[in-house]
Amino acid sequence: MEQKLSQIQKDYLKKIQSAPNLKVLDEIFLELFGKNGVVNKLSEEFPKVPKEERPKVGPLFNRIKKELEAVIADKRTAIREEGYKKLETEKFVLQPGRLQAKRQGHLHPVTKLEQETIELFKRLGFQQFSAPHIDTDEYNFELLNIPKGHPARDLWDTLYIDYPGYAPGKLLLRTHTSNAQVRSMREFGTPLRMMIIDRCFRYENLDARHEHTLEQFEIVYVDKGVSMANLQYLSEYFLKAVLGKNTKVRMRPKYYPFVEPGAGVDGQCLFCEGKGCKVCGWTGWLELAGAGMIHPQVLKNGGIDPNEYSGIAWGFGPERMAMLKYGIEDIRIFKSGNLKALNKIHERKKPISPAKIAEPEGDVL
Ligand code: FA5
Repeated sequence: MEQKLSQIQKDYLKKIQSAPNLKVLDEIFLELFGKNGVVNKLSEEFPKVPKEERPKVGPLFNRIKKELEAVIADKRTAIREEGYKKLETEKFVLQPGRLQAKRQGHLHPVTKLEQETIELFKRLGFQQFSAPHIDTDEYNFELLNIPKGHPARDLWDTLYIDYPGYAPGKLLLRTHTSNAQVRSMREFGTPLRMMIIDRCFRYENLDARHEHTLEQFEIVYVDKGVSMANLQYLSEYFLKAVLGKNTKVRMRPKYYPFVEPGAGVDGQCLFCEGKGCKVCGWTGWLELAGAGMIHPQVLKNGGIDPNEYSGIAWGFGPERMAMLKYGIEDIRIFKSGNLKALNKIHERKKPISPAKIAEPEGDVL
């Protein structure tokens, strides 16, 4: 054993001294001290060493081990210092950097669609409005004919927030942009052409069409003589502008407590061309908006006399529209942060082109 130790010491001191660079030195270090290295292997042989030799071999082993470790550390420092010296004396010729294509950012496809939507409705005289994301139960539910215990609250369940000054259950993350309806009526009165585009939150079962954090676009139009015909016109005007002239749009009766009558506005599913697929839930249609004539009680809540004025409200999901527009089968891609996927959508660039759709003739609203 003693002989073996001295041989290892002799061989490795030589190897270490002649190591030309850090890479070779690291290899030597592993050869010696790695899991299956010489030192470990040797220590496994200890039990075989005769008892009388052990008091001598043990300390010798430790001394040689320490010596080799120290020599490696010194050699590492020496190689580094030599490298620094070389750097100081060597002359470098700097090459011009390679010209790389500039990486350009771009707006999120849903943001683009929203901006284009705002432009479309500005042309019809709608004014942009904003309402709080964290709102009271009153504006999100009560003033929209959804009192406590109303079944519609289950559909629009959300997160409630405890905050000093508010009773439990009073503050919530708004579930729809309809929280802007009564607010805008109270702020601007009549006649009113208001639009809001913003984020909403829901306690939702997530799937290809449902997100827990979603965008909504909503308009409120109140004036004398406003009717469902205006709603039909606006739906077609908008959906054809976004999705193309040949888009099939349908309106069907749908219940919302704050409108009467209420309607669901659907676009024909572009994925299956109306035949039915998993994206549209096998119906052939994708629900894009909820709408209707504003309920007289909601007008009253907004300080408007329903005997004199009538109004329409209409709220759709920009993400659902973007799914149809860009051919996206799963809504979750939009907020996934998956840049590769978002860049691909961006490359499909299909901007809304108001110029290509018929200008409204006269004041159609
Ligand atoms: C509402 O939110 C009503 N406030 C809309 C409304 C406004 C009705 C004015 C009447 C008058 P609804 O829950 O159906 O209704 O949602 C409206 C649209 O938002 C849907 O058609 C859909 O396009 C979109 N949407 C709803 N839930 C989600 C979701 N979880 N993920 C993505 N988009 C959604």
